[in-house]
Formats: sequence, C-alpha cells, structure tokens
Amino acid sequence: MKTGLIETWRARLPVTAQTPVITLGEGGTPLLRADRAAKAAGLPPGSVYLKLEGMNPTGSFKDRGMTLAVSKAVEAGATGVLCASTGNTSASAAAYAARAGLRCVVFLPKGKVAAGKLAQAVMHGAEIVEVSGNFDQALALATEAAKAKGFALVNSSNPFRLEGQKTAAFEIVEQLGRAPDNHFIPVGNAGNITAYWKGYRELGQTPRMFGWQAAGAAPLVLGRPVANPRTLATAIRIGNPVSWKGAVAARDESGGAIDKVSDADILAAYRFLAREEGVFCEPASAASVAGLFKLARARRAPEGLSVCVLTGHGLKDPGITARFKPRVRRVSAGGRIRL
Ligand code: AN7
Repeated sequence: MKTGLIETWRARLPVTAQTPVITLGEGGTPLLRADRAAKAAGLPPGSVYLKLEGMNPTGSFKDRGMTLAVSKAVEAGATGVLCASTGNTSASAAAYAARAGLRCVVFLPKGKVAAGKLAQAVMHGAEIVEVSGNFDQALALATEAAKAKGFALVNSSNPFRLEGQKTAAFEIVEQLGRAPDNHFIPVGNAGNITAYWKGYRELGQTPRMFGWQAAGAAPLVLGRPVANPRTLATAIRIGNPVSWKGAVAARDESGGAIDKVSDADILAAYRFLAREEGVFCEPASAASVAGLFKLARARRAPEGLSVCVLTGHGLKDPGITARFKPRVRRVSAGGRIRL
C-alpha cells in the first residue's frame, strides 16, 4: 500500500508523532530506463534514466513539498494556505488544502497558466486571484497577503516544501542502488534543484547537477533577474528565482552547470519523449532532456549514469499540443479505410 512520502521517510523529515499527515499517496514515482534517449545523445544503453514526477497524485513533483507544507500548516493551526504559481504549485496546494479542509488562495499570472492546471485549481475549490503581471509579481502579492492571520505561504520559500522535495533524491539513490553521476533538471524558481542537492548531500552521495532554464527566462545563466521572462514552457516562466543561492550552490558544489535551452529545443525533446519513449511530460519538464541533447550536440554529454527529471505530466498542458498537427483520415460509418 502507498502511504505517502511522510510515512516512508519520516526519520529524515521534520515531523513528530503529533504532526497530522495530509497525504494523497505522493512519491514512489518510476525511474525509467530510456535507451532511445541515450542513443540520441550518443551514450551507451543503460546510461539515461527518466524520473517520472508526473506520476504524483496531481501530476507534478510539487506534491512532494505540498504534503509536508500543508501538514505543517495544519499542525501550526493555519486555517488557510496561499501561493503564487505558474500552475503546478496551485494545483497541488488546492488538492492538499481540500484534503485538509483548509481555504486555499492562489495568485496566478493572467493568461499564462496551462489549462489542466487551472482546471485542477477550480475543481479543488481554490479561490483564484488573477494577477495582471508575471509570476514574480504574483509572488510579491502572495507574500504580502500571507501576512493575514491564519494563513501559511506554501511557495518554495516555505522550508517544508524543500524538505518534502528532497525525498526524490532518496528515491533515485534507492532505485539505482547509488547516486547517478549526472542529474539533469529544469529550473524555474530553483526550489527543486536546491531540494535535490540537499537530499543527495544528506546521503553523502552527490551527482553533478545540471540545471536548465528556458532561454527567454534564464536569470541564473545571465546572472541577473529578467524583467519580462518569455517561454512557451509556462511552468518555468520565472525571472527572479526565490532559491537563487541554492541553485548556484548546487551548481558550484557539485561541479555542474546551469545553462539555457531554446523553446525549439524544449519542444523537440518534448516530442521525442512522447514519440520515442512513450512518456508524455509537459514542455518545461522536457528542458532536462533538451539540456542533455544540447550537450550531446556539442560533444559534451557527460560520461556515466544520467538521471533526467520529468517534473510534470503532459496532460497538464493540452493547449501546446495544437502545435503538432496530426494526419487525420476521415471515414463515414460503414466505410473502409486502407492502412
Ligand atoms: C513542471 O508551479 O514555479 O525550479 O508555481 O511546474 O523548483 O521552480 C513550477 C515550477 C519545473 C521548476 N517543472 O521548478 C509553480 C512553479 C515544472 C514546474 C518547474 C516547475 P522550480
């Protein structure tokens, strides 16, 4: 039976017997060998694995941090949770708040949240605040609003979020029997790369960390915030990451890199994974594999075992699939079709 990651990793998490456990059975996601991706990167079979975080209850890795953040909010006596989001955090917060019986208020950048994510926030009963501005501006509003009595901010500035998310590193080490040599991950607000690095460090087994930002939203690559971030990967359309220092530390302490991938590269990897590996992730998630392919094109794909994290499910963003035109043949009932 799946009991969720708080029960699985209780000894490594800041919980006590008194902490109420709010869980949807998150964690325990597949680590899938991806030989076609390895081949496309010019690497030997068995050297590339995909961590399918879209298999979490709400379809993204955010559930790992949210089970802990919402449990701790309930323990502290909160009556509501609140966040800004490019979509997945709000979907996850809304679901866990519903389960806990808390109010949930989400600040969303207008017109920039994928349809599936918005549907989740609506159906889980979140109170939606539409912000005419980008994620960074929405986060400033949410942070201010969180001063209201009884509310807990569940963005990744909340340390319990990162504590929950670090468990993905524990799982990978368990699934492989060791840490990978290289860890590829998309980077937006930079909470996840910070959390994985913390998890690996706690085990004393550390890969090189390779973080990937969208080219139009790459503050960590430029070394300064981006006022108007642009990318079709809306999940990582973020110009001023909260966990900036954590991402830089993960990069430098691990001997890795944080670089950018173009939207065209992201879409190519997104399509490749769907067609060649049978794995449907959302565009932002494909940035990790796009990064591996980019290094491969420059003949710089790192040796050894690489894990690419696929952070969210493809069904989150059905809108983007309209860019890929299928060949559709038409037939009337009772007619014939030649294959
Ligand atoms: C699919 O939901 O920031 O670097 O508000 O949804 O930890 O921010 C989402 C981020 C990667 C980047 N992949 O992770 C939000 C939000 C997906 C995401 C990221 C996000 P971080």
